[in-house]
Amino acid sequence: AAASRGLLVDVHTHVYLPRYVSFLRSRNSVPRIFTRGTPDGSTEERLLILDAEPSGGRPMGPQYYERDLKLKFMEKHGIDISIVRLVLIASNPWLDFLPASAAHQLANELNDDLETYCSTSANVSRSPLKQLYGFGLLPLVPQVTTTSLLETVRQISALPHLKGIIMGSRGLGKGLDDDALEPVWAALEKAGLAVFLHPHYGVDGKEWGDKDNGHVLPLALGFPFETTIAITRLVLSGVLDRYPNLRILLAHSGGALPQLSSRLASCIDHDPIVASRLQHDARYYLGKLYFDAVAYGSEELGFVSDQKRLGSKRMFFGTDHPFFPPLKETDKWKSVVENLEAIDGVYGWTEEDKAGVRGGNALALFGLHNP
Ligand code: 5CU
Repeated sequence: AAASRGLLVDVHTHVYLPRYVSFLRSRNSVPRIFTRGTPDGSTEERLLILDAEPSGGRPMGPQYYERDLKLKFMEKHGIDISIVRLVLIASNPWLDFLPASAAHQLANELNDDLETYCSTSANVSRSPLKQLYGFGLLPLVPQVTTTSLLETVRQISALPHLKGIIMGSRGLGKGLDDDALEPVWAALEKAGLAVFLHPHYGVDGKEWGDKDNGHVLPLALGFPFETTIAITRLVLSGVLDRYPNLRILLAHSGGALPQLSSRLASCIDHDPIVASRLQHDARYYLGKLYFDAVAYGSEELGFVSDQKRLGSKRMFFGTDHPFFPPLKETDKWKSVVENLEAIDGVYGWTEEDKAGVRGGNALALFGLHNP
């Protein structure tokens, strides 16, 4: 069946490795996992990423860390290959609360753990088609040395199931336009490791208003806005001119960047200092980036792929598992079904385009073989 419909590859899926879960359980300040009582007299684990999070964070369960549950989820939704993002803090593998040496050690241990998680999955997988690959983790914290960062890039490139790295919007604490990141971009480009850019801090739920809307504003808007600013900083600093073969995959379909790229181009044109840093019009850089298809709507996916020089070849199916689980027992997860239906419904995409977004494009980007 997989051969007739093409492969389904999930490029945006999260795991909290057991070592990291234990570490978070041992902490008393955020990020941390704690246990609390429930109204029915039992207990539950909660994951708290930020101090000001609504509702005491989010429920944390085995779906975050048990590989067998990931494989069952894949089976249920017909997913043949997953690119697992190593998730340290609520989907966000940031180590920036640790001192540099501790971050280096933990990043290296977690990269080895992730390689084992992925490489041994065939032993337990019921279907030989299912495969796991991962994005590794750099010790991206203030005070880290370039030597430590480059050593970890080398570690990741030697691990066959790690196909890139995951990065957040803060870089080493000063954003993605920080000059201190130059050797990292160079090393990643040289090693052919992709960068998956994923948000973590969002925008405060109390920004521009006072009413509590739970996680809706930070997740729906704050996350994509954060990605938009982070990648724009990187573009404005000329990184994509200096490292034209660097491959950057943006979470949540690139946030607002596709919608705002012409406005960005116009603002650059009116600022000679910023304009002098770039070799191309801002919209050119949009066509150098890659976008997951975690947008939940056909119109939005069509809009992204219609942007200058983009097309569907730079877009990739993702689930965001284990986030957005169904609120009541269902066969398939609505969030996954919606993303698949969105791909299927894009006006103007051919069947070949859709198959590419569902899987073929990821095989090409990450150099994977069709099992
Ligand atoms: O949309 C997402 O990627 C996420 C995430 O990373 N973390 C989270 O808690 N919810 C949604």
